[in-house]
Amino acid sequence: MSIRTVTTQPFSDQKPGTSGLRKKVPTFQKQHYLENFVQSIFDSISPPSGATLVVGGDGRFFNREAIQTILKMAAANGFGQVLVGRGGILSTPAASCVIRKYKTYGGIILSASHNPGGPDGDFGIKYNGSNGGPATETVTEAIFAKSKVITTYRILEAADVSLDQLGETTLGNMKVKVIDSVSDYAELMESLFDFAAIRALLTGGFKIKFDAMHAVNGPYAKEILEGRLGAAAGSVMNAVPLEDFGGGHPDPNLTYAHDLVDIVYGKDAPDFGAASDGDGDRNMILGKRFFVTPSDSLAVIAANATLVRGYTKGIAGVARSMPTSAAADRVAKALNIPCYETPTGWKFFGNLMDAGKVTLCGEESFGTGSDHVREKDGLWAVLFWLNILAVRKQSVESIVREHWAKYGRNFYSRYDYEGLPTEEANGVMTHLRDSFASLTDKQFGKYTVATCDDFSYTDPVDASVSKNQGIRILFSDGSRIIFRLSGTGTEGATLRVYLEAYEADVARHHLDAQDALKDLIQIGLNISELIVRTGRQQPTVIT
Ligand code: VG1
Ligand code: CO
Repeated sequence: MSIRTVTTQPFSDQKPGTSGLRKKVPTFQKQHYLENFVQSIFDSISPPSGATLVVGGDGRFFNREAIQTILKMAAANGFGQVLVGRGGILSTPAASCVIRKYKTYGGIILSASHNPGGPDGDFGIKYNGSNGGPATETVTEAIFAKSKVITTYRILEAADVSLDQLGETTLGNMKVKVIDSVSDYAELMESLFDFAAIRALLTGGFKIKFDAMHAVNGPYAKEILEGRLGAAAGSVMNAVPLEDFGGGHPDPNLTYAHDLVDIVYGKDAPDFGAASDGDGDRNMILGKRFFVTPSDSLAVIAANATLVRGYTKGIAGVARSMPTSAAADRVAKALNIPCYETPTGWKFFGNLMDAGKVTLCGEESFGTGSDHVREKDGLWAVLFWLNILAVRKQSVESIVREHWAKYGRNFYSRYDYEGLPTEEANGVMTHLRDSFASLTDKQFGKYTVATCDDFSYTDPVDASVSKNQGIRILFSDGSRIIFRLSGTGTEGATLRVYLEAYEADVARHHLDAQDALKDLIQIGLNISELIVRTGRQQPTVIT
């Protein structure tokens, strides 16, 4: 077996987005494309000789092929050992768990998360550091810089390694250890939650349905919910991971998790419903005919954390991404703990968690997590809710309604306009920036604009600054409209409009969010000139 140094040419488009590099599968299949990016990672992180790397992915099309390439390149770049999930499978939170538990140098996660998969679908790759979290912007920028000047990469000439049996093999001088994809993660969950109490709930007539959406969490949910916690057989649906997610869009929201939504809003609905995404880091929480917004979920989890075993000592602080509603801020205030507002993307939470400043983090995009790992964690959120339900013995709906009665309700919605021509999307953003001065102090019905800005974040730990993280139109009563361009799409541009209005009056808490936000939505469309500029009458998805 010999190490080959291959001459290559740089690609100009390997800039990592919100969560790693995401492109269409055919792009990743281009000669040298994956190899260039992997070598750029290795060159940027300079692993000491003999270092251990974790590799795993969500099992989508091209996962296995990519892993074989990465293993051979790791061997040629001086790694001593790679831990890889059986069949190449590791959910994103499980990969984070394994990196931390075995104190490895870092890990490579293969996923395009909630984006569709298959030969014409999406693929993605990202690097996570030794804390188990996504590389910081400093590292992703170094990787991008490297990718623009790369001239060679190193790869071991060797046969493929079998990934389907647990155990050790060697690749050149490197050990390849195939590990169980689920067990380390399941063990961590058992240490955080009261499995006996949840088991009593689930075997005592409380019915649940978990939609794994034919994505990576199927085996995790089966083992934990049905296996260890005694949920009735069949409680986990769409449990077999498929390379193309069964042709679906593995995004756990009311639109794409329609199989589950039909059940939870149908006759004989279960008491609790949940879903997770392609790589298992997102979650949607439902009660019987009741949807919990991700922003509310974070707030409820924070308010009830001390009921849950792993968090009885209380939480150090909370962090939420800027577009996420301020529901969690109200809980933090009541608990007298700090609440941080970060740019979109989990990579911004890592420093806060490492420094012990926050315990819980969340994003409006169906992401919730804690410092047990350094990624958002779909199944963790489900177990957190089940643990709260086991202790409080109330329905999901009554817990949320009581929460609103105590803290007020932050009505919230997000409108996504997908696949826009980039110039049109940029045009909307530029127009908004140009309107800041004329919008300030302007009145729209009951709403008055207090300030407008482009969100900028200074990391409280390392003082790094991230600019242009979304346009904020902030109203005097705390309502907000945010405009932001997605950093995970692979086709054209996706423009997201986030809407939030606070309502203290309990008599109005029953309102549908779309009704409560009606005026704000209109204001947002008017000031952005979105319809005229893009020709889109309706958003692609509303969450
Ligand atoms: C989206 C979400 C963001 C999330 C990111 C990764 O990013 O809005 O909150 O962190 O996806 O989630 P963007 O740039 O498209 O808005 V996942 O589940 O892809 O790892
Ligand atoms: Co995801």
